Amino acid sequence: EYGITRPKGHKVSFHYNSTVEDMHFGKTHPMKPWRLTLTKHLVLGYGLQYAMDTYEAVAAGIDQVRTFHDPDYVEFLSQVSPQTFDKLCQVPRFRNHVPAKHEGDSVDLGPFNLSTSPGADCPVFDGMSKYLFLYTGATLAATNQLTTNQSDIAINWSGGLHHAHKSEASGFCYINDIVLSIIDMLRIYPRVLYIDIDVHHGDGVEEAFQRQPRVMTLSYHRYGPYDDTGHKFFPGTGDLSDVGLKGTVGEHFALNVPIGSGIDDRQYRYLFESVTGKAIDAFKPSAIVLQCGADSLGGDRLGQFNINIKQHGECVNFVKKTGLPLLILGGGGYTARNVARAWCHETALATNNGAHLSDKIPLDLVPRPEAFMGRAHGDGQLFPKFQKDHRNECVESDLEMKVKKLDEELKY
Ligand code: V1S
Ligand code: CA
Ligand code: ZN
Repeated sequence: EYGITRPKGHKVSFHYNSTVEDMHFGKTHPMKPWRLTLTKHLVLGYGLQYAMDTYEAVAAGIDQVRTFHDPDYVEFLSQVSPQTFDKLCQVPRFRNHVPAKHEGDSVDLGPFNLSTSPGADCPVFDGMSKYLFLYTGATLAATNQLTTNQSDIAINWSGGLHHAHKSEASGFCYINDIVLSIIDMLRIYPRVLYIDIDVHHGDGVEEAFQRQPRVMTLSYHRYGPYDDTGHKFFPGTGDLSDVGLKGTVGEHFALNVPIGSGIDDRQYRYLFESVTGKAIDAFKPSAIVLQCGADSLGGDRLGQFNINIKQHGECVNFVKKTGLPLLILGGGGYTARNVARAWCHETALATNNGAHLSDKIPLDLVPRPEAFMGRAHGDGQLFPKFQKDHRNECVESDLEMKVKKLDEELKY
């Protein structure tokens, strides 16, 4: 009825474990795994499971996570819960990892930037250990599908947690599943291109490969002063001049596209297609990892862009057209109903030869139709038009200057 077919010679796998949906970061915390429940409802409602292979993810192993992360950090993550946190904090080798207190810190931070205080970016919550190793397991299974030539495109919407560092959680991210995936890919592929359309800078991935010429990282993100108090938009890195670690062979293999608030579809498309196209031509990747954080959509609770769902999806289409092995991951996204819309649409783009789904959500086949109904929730449409709720600070000449600068950088 919705035109779902399995395209010949084009295999897509979808990796997921519903256990991640039960997690609660805390009452006021913006990260809501419920968005993954809504995504699943739409994917199944549109019948996309018939157009791809679906796999139930299993937890990653401790040794797999250690290929990037510090062994003490991995051990802490594998044992931590609200019940064990205080006791683990007393262990001397974990105590060494407590970050220094900064002026203005609103919450008490424990080892590895983790905290049980309400309002922390990286809280310790019930079931956390299970959650972390499951989203990572899903990304690693998806990666394995690609590296063993069993899929052309593999998807894990519960992954894409780009801020996690070697021995520190950051910005709602604990295990950097992206870095682990790219490390696996490098065993097979000569060069991997990482593209990040989350509204935040993909700092953890960039940092991990800053000395590595076989990985090019390319992040599009909001950058600049955040509010009247002059606070920078999180994480505050990713300037245009940041191109990888100077003086190492990794220099010139990181690209950053800092963007002002309120960018619209046309401007974003210009930036994305110009820079990504030039990066692909120059770097000639053998595989691509695309982090599809949906907080770059208009109407996001944390984001500041005015991008619509179709343009977000156009980024996936553009990358898909290269025909290279492609890992598609989630990331941020804080207005749950729109995250679900975007990721369902992008699942369809990956599976369905780029055909668009009907704008009318099959509400009779969706368990929580009210999440998508009513004026405030997008009137049952898959592609509601978002209000332009952020003043557009982006000026054409400035966007052109950025494209030109990045083009010059790619000539090295
Ligand atoms: N923006 C933002 C924001 N909001 C919060 C937050 C709000 C309520 C809570 F109960 C807990 C946290 N934290 C932030 C940001 C982190 C954004 C992470 C984005 C992650 C991703 O989408 O890229 C990938 C999944 N943190 C900050 O701005 C840091 C602080 C500077 C302010 C907030 N406090 C809690 C810590 C310090
Ligand atoms: Ca980004
Ligand atoms: Zn984000």
